[in-house]
Amino acid sequence: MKSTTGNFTPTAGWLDWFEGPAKPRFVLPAGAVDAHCHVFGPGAQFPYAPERKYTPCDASKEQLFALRDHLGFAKNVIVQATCHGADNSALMDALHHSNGQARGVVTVKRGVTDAELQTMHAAGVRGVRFNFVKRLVDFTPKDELLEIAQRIKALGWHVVIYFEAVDLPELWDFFTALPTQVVVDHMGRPNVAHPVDGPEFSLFMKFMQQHENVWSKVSCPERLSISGPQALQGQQHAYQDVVPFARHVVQTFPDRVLWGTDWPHPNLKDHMPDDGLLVDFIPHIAVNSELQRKLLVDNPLRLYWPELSGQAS
Ligand code: 0GY
Repeated sequence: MKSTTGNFTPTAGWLDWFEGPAKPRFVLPAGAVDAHCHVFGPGAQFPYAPERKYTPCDASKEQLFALRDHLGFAKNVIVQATCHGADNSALMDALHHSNGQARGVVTVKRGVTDAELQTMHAAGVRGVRFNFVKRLVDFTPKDELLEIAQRIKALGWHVVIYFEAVDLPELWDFFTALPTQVVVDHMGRPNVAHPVDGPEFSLFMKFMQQHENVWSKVSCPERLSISGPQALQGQQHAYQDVVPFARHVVQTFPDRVLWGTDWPHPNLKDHMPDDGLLVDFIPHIAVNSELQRKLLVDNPLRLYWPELSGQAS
């Protein structure tokens, strides 16, 4: 059951996540990883950040793990969301209770100690997230972020970046100076009303082409789509307008792509996706079993469970 207890006012303008998702028709390959999802609260136990830009609905680790099992995933990568700021307690608690089946991406500030980073590493953290989406965060100086990147590089972690496509030109020099692997959330949020071979998305493709340390999550069709969840005339599936973008990235960079549900889908105001149907979107963007295995198993294991990479899981 959902809970709305905690230190916050009721959700304003954000839909609750979808209960009772369908069983996907697409059968995920064995060992598949949901490489982008969140835990929120519960707020009574893990209060939301005072500086947050939205207040989510509680979405607990138990609910996340139940969804994992229902959809057929083996593992989760839990990503710190801005509503918890740099307090990673809910994420750390989820990692501790995951029986080794979850790894994490945290948000930290310059003041984080080496001992804290070591504790996070032992719990399964393998990355930090830098967020540049202006509606979600206040500005953090680039020198602070670069300093953090240098420190986490020593742990073998990577940097996850979240930004809007229009901001890529301005952020290019900073991104290309990062000394680690760099994972882009949601293909850098292209405007899917623009052509896939237009200047905006071509710049993103060039970013990946020129920098072999850059990976992309081909996630969040529900967030990027303008056509929406209805199957368009003559088409069999939802989010049709996102397909050419995600498919292009998967086919061009098959060894540097990841996929995640983004459960519980913060900040969606028009519709809340059925996570089962989101899984059914995958074969439209990774069109054969080899691409699917790379996207869902090989690539996330290489990044988050390198000790298992190459083994049957
Ligand atoms: C996502 C997307 C969003 C939110 C966050 O950290 C966050 O608050 O990432 C968004 O609003 O686009 O990946 O969860």
